[in-house]
Amino acid sequence: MQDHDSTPLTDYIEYPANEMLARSEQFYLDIKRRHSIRSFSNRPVDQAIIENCIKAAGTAPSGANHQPWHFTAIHSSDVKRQVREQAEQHERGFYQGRAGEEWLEALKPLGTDSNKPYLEHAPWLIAVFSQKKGGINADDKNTNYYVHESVGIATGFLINALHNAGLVTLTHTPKPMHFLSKICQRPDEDRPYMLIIAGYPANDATVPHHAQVKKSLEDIATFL
Ligand code: IYR
Repeated sequence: MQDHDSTPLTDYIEYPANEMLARSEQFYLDIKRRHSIRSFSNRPVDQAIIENCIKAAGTAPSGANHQPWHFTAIHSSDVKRQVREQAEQHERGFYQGRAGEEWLEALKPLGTDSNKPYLEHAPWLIAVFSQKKGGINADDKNTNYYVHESVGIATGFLINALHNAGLVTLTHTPKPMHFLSKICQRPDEDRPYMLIIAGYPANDATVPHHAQVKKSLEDIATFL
C-alpha cells in the first residue's frame, strides 16, 4: 500500500461464529419487517431521532470519501404542503399519460395514484440530494466520484436507521423532482435523489400483496 496517514482499527467487534449466524438471521428477520407505507399517522417524531438517522446515513462509504449528499429534513407544515402540492401536480401528469401504459400496468398492484396525502400527514420528509461537485470538506468544489452509487448506499443506510429506530418509511420519487431543489433552497449543483417519508404508520396502514413477494435466495444469488 502507498504511504498514507492512518490509525489502527480499534472499533471492530468480532462475534463468535454461532453468534454471527444468529445475528445475521436476526437482522434478516428484522429488515424483512420493513415495508413501504403510504398511510402515515400525524404523531410527532422527535427531531433528535431523525438527526441520529441522518448521522448514520452520513457514515456510508462514498467515492474518495467525498460524501456527495445532503439531507433536508422537513418538519414544517408549510414546507410539507408545498412539497405535496408540487409533487401531486407532477404526479398527475405522470399518471395521466407521461408514465406510459407499461409502467402504469406495473404500478397497478401497488394501488398508487397521484394523491399523496402522506406528504402532509407524516411528521418528517427527508429530501436526499446528490452532489456532482464537492469534496471531503463541506465547501469544496472538486469532482465527486461514484455519486449515484454513494448516495444510493447512504439512502439505504438512512432507511435502515429509520426502520431500526422504529419508524416506517416510504421511498418516493416524484417525477420530475427538480421542484424539491427550490423548496429546500439547495444550490443548483444539488440534484434531488429521493424523498424519504418517515413517521408512525396510520392505524389502518396496509401492505400491498405485490410488495410482499420477494425473490428467493436461489433467484437473487449464485455461490461459486
Ligand atoms: N412516483 C410515482 C410512481 C411510482 C413509481 C414506482 I417505479 C413505484 O414503485 C411506485 C410509484 C408515485 O410515487 O406514485
